[in-house]
Amino acid sequence: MDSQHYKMNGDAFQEKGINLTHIESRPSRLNKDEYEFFINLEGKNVPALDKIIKSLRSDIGATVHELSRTKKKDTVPWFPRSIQELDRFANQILSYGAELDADHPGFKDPVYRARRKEFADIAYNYRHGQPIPRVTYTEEEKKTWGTVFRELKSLYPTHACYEHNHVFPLLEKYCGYREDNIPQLEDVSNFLQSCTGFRLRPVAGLLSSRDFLAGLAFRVFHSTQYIRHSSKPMYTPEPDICHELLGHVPLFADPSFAQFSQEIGLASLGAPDDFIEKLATVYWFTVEFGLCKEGDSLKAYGAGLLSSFGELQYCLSSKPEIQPLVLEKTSVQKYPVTEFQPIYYVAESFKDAKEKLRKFAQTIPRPFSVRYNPYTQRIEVLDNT
Ligand code: HBI
Ligand code: NLE
Ligand code: FE
Repeated sequence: MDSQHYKMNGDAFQEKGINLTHIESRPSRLNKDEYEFFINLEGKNVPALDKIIKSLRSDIGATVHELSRTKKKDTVPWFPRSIQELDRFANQILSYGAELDADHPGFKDPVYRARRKEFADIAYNYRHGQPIPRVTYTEEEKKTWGTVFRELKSLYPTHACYEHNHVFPLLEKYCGYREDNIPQLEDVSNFLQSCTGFRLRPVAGLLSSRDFLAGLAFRVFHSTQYIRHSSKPMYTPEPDICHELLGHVPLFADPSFAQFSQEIGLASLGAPDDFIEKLATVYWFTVEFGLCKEGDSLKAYGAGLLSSFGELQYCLSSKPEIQPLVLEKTSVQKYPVTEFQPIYYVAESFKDAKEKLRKFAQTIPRPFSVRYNPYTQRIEVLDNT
């Protein structure tokens, strides 16, 4: 749509009881003389909304795609059907990568803030199929990585699960995992593709649970590329490159774990909001903070544990509460996001977790089922009616 010929006016919506809650624009990829607008609206006046959309189409010849109408009852929320459609999530960051909250350790550090904006721009401009831009990390960033890498590496043999320890030497051999080097997402993504078909795509910050989980259905993991602030190397509530590369990546190279992760993603597609919340909670207590049994002992496989020197020791101490993974219970457990977890759930094995998840997914009220076709990289929707 051409911005010069159409003045987007929030009042026009407001009068009809429709709130314009978010608007942003970017140059169109298809026609460089045009712009694309993302507009979020809230309101109950469906006929008025239909009229506005109709007039956008007829009066100014705009192409209008409706992404979803979640508020309308019995409508299935929009979800990506092809891997290219994950490009639509790029601009939908919850807590902005560049605009840090006031209590963030990097808030008063202008150099860190400027740097975060550079990383956010890489992610905003990224499109499926492109190589992930390589980054030259600063000396300070490399020092932070070095500290995290060294401390964690000394704990892995005793604290990390078998799969993590099995893959780690390969990442050192093929992907530049070293104390004095921050590996490049592109190299790691290629390595993962050769192991399990999982790939990385850069993301500016936190996505909604719905968007983030949908990526997993395509074996796509949204990965941050910036590093935590140098003042707090041992624990950060936000994902950062240490968390993605040291916590998540080794596990995504394991076929059984990869399948479990994709299964969460598939279960999330088109699911109602309350179910998304449950799946996000299951993700939290497995992929992020899961413990597993190995013989008589407990080990960590959750990425949030494997990337935090502080919490990795704490989670296997006698302090936290430990419970077996039972999805009906685990999926409704409340949890803090900015401190160590008071409770962890133990999986018998990834295979067992996957079977539990499949059973759980069958309780989702969805009028269709989905499967992923890896040849076309599309979701096939099978009508259940
Ligand atoms: N977004 N970029 C990003 N990284 C995550 O790890 C992440 C996310 N959004 C939601 C989320 N994790 C989880 O808390 C679950 O809601 C899935
Ligand atoms: N607390 C983790 C760490 O310090 O690496 C990050 C968790 C992200 C969910
Ligand atoms: Fe994570």
